[in-house]
Amino acid sequence: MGYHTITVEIDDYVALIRLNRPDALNALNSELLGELSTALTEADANDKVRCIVITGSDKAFAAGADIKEMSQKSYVDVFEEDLFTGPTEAILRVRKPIIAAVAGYALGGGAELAMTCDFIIAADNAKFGQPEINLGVIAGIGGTQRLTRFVGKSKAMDMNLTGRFMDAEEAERSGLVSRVVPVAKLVPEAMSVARKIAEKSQIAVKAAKEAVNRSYETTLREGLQYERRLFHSLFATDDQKEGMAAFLEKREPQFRDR
Ligand code: CO8
Repeated sequence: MGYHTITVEIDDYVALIRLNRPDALNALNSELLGELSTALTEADANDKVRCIVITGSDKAFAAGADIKEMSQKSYVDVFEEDLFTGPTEAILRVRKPIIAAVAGYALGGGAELAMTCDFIIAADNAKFGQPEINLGVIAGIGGTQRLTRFVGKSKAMDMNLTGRFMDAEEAERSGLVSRVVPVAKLVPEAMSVARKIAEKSQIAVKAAKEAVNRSYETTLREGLQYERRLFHSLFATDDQKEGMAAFLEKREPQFRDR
């Protein structure tokens, strides 16, 4: 399918989705969010894709929701169209892992999009922020909720109340991102991490993603029980037999996702 505001390349079981509105620093307008939702849904259904990377440009992952598009909307408009709910739900429905590869600005909805992915790899020039406070609004898809769980109340409050940006070094120190790499190496590194994930048993990968995400939604006791049951269930797969046999036979496993 032809897209206007994103590009999609599939290579070696990894779908690379690039946000592509350079003139607006990849601001998230409804066309881009619609195309992103479609691309993610298609990648999730495509047997040639096992892991997804979302990235932007060296200057901006995304500088937020499109302020031009939002500025004239009324309360009734955004309530009736349930602004941003559809795309957010589309991302959360994806069962394959999604890595956000963030260079430059990840602000407002851009930071929230990155945090909705499964984990974030940052370039050394990345800047995260929730500057909505400067526009007379607040974060709308997780900037007060997910950010607080990533970095704790103090930093989340600081960022949401002042609108200050967090650089890559602070983001890694605070647990917002899993690793930081030089900007020129960002996409190759994210693709290499994605390929590593693509080599695993995809049943175990999906189970791991579900289990980690469950920790956000439930109590520790319930989460541990959920994890244990998923762990038990993986003993019904051929890949568990293969993975453990390969270890004992000192060879690489040949997973068949069964
Ligand atoms: N929306 C629309 N256009 C934008 C946005 C944006 N968020 N950010 C940048 N642009 C445009 C600018 O208007 C400019 O366009 P033009 O050349 O036509 O004037 C172009 O991108 C380049 O921007 P700048 O000239 O400002 O570039 P600078 O390098 O000087 O500054 C900054 C870069 C600091 C990133 C600056 O552009 C900026 O502050 N942008 C706005 C950041 C912001 O406030 N983001 C929050 C938006 S609100 C939001 O995200 C609500 C989230 C709710 C949920 C969203 C779910 C998806």
